[in-house]
Amino acid sequence: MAVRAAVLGGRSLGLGLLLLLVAVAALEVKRPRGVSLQNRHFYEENIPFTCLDGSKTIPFHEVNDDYCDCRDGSDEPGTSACPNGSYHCSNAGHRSQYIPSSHVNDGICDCCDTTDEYNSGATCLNTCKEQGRKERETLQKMAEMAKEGFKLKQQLIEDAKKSREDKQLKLAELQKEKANWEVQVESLRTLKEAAEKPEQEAKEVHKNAWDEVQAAHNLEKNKAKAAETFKELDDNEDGFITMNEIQTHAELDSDGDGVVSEQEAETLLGGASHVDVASFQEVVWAGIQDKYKSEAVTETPIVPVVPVEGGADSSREVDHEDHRKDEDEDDYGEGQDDGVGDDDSEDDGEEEEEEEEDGAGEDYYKNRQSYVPEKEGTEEEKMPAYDEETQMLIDVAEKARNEFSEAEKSLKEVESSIGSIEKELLVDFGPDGEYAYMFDQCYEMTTNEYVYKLCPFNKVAQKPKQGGSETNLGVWSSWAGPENNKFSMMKFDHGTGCWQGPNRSTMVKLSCGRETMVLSTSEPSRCEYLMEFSTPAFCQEGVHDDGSDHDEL
Ligand code: MAN
Repeated sequence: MAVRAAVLGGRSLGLGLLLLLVAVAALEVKRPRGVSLQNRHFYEENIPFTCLDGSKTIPFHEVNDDYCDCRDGSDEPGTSACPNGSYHCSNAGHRSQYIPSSHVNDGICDCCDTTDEYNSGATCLNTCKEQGRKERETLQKMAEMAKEGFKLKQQLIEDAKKSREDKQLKLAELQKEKANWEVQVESLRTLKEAAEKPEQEAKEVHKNAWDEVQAAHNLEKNKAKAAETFKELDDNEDGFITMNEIQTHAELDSDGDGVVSEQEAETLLGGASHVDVASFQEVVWAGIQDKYKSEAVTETPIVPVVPVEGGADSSREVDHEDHRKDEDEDDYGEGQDDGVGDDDSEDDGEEEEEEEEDGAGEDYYKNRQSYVPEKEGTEEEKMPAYDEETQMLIDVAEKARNEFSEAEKSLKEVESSIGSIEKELLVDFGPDGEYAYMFDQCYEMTTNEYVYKLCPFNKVAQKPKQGGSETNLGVWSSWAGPENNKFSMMKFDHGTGCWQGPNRSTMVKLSCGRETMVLSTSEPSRCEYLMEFSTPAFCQEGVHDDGSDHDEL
């Protein structure tokens, strides 16, 4: 029931009583049930009432007559007659509030002053004083916390200022260091290049000499091979290779018919009918060396053999044996030569290999064809060590290279330190730098499933408690509070992609607190996270203002 206090005047009343009543009237202002103090002037007793939306005017006695006249429900502030109306409870001792008209007399106590249930029979207890006391206590605590937090914030601001100055000094120092290193790097580059030039030249001389040795060696070997081949081809051992003798080697066929014709043989012999060993080496060998197959390995020839007059087959068989013998003798001779005071290291290597070959015994003959190239491809290709002078130039150049790359490394390190300080100095740490202390820090919170990690100005991550890899919930984007309170929200985005969804992102809502900590985490919609985060940096000076209407009775 609305509180009504008649303002009574009367000569019979004493002045004291009059004053008391005036005082009460100031507190308990007469107005229809469910009307707020603010709106009471719309409801003047005995004056026709105009709906608050201006749509209709009705006699005053129709206000709160349990019949809805106004479209906006304003004629029934204290009944449940209008579906869209609202009821105001004063809640003396606590915070006044509006409830929907439908809650009036519905049997449920909504207002702490019980006034919404004036005609339902529901037994409501007035809890306003108790609630008000509790709320005041809470507000008191919050105010104390805000005060303490604000004090801490002043320290944070001081520290941030100091640290910013230190960083600027450090930056200036690093810039100087960088300039020094740049000079160093350039002079060491010059030294390096100066040392590398003679090194390169000496190495080239050495390499060229080695190439020459190798070329000469290869030439020798090729000549020996040509001589050996001459012997093989010279079936009748008359010191000439004839067309017939060439024709016994079907692999030398040039037109692909599998047979070396007389014409082809003549061409191979350089137009002559026969050649001696000198012409063979000069004219013939170059033309056949790629195709020629040594008889020494074709124990059971598969290729068709052109019959040679006078039972060439049997004589070739003998020759073959002879050749093996010759080759063996050659190898022996070579070994002998090497053994006699030849101080060429490369030859020494060869000698070692020869010994190995000797050790191979019977297999050496059987596998001769595959064995030879293997021998050619190994030891002989190794370049001998550099001479002392060249090695010295290499060592000097190597030292210069190391010094140069060390200096270059130091320059890169200094540049990277400069980069990170510059990056930090560019971050917006709040109006007075109060959020700077969080840079490089991470704050964790564990829920049933995950460990959440908030690293302000860097990233947010989520890691399953039972193990597994970390999921990026967003990297630092910007401050994202409303225009008048920009530093109340942090935004992190471009996190790990969500399956069939957006990239993960996180909003962090800041609140004032003594400690810097994550208060809660949630995922309001899939892969979009919300964190509540307390920090003294968010505390404001002055009393906590919650906008409530405490003075109304
Ligand atoms: C993971 C977590 C969850 C997220 C799902 C989406 O399980 O990152 O937070 O909702 O992936 O698939």
